[in-house]
Amino acid sequence: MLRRVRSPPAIREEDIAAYKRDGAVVLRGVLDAGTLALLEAGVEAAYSTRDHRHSIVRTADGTGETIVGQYPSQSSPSLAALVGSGLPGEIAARMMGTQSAQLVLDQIFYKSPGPIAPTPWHQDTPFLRVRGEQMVRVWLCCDPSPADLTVQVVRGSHRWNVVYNTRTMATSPVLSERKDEFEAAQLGDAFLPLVPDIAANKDSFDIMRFDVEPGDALIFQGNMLHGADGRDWYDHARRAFAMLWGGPELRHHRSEGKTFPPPGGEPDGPIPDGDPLRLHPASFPVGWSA
Ligand SMILES: O=C(O)CCC(=O)C(=O)O
Repeated sequence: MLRRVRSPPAIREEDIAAYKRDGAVVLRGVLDAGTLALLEAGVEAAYSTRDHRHSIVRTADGTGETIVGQYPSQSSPSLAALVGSGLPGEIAARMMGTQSAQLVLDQIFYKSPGPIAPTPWHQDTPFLRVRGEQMVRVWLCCDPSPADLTVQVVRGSHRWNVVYNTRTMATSPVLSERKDEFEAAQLGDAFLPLVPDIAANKDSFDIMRFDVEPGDALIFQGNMLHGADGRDWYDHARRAFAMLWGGPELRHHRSEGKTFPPPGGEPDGPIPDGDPLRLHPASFPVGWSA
């Protein structure tokens, strides 16, 4: 099979140092035109062929529309090609300092023009089947994304050594059409501490904000607290595709409640708690290895 020859992503040592220190960094212009075309085509395809794994989120007053879709790379050939190109996996591995990266989760966050609903502050970890340090979010946007609408992160929260609850102390600024279903189901581990109300106490947190352009990659460590502001009106869509990549030593964790299943399922039977991801490439597909 002919494989496209790809140049390694242009990542500077200072980018890696910033990622380690702050937990987040923007890599400017790391996507070439071909990858950007895959991104946009894939996000649009995932938006128009929504399946049972998507949910619609609106502002508290019922306006605005965010489509959150899970595992869109499983239905969109363009996103599958982007994930399979090795580029996002290599970026993640370079950040983690590992020899490989495995896919844990991919999602679209499609905010239509008009009123823009915020993304409530949360941590991804309690929704996941993994625990540890070796996990990286690679967040790519199809549209210029000003800092208030881009994912914002609490600087250094990757080093707090705390896994929060899926629930928060804040009153939710959004409404999900599947709210009743989500509230009825126990998500993650109920005993974990609630996420602090960051939106109401912004001065108490060191919040990092980034203007991000198509072609850039916003990278943040998987344990970071993050969210995004809304706006009364925005003339453009804010379309993003985010992957979560794990390193070989990330550990499997089964919560008492519902979590995102491994992208490849569990074809060899239930994965034991604490197993490193490297033992389960069928469940967590390898997206890049050195
Ligand atoms: O794009 C957004 O607003 C939310 C993204 C997010 O929560 C994530 O990438 O984990």
